[in-house]
Amino acid sequence: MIPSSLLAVAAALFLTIVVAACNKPTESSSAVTIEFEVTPQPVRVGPATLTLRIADASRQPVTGASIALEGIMSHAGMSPVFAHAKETEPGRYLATLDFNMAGDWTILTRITLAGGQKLERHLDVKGVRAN
Ligand SMILES: [Cu+2]
Repeated sequence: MIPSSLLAVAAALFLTIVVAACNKPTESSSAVTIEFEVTPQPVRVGPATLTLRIADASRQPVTGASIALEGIMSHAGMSPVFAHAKETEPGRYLATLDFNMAGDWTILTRITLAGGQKLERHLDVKGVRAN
């Protein structure tokens, strides 16, 4: 039997770790805003263009970022689709992602800024239509 006081300490430690882990990626990058757009609309099964606009706290374009995209669906047995975004003008990044099934998608967006900071966003693309 584990003393309940020990459990409480363990729980407190765990909570501290979780909070620290959650705060870490955002502290240096919380000022970064990401605008996200999918075209054409409505989104249908097949390749679509994703446009991301990244700006800093003073609304200046964030250039030189590396952006990896992973499109997933929530159900089992579905392979993710991947893309890498290219910067087409300062702070504007384009990628082509192949939505190969109708339904709700989430785009895991992993951004590495020129300074090395990493941030991650989950972008929802709901209701991709069947062709
Ligand atoms: Cu699917």
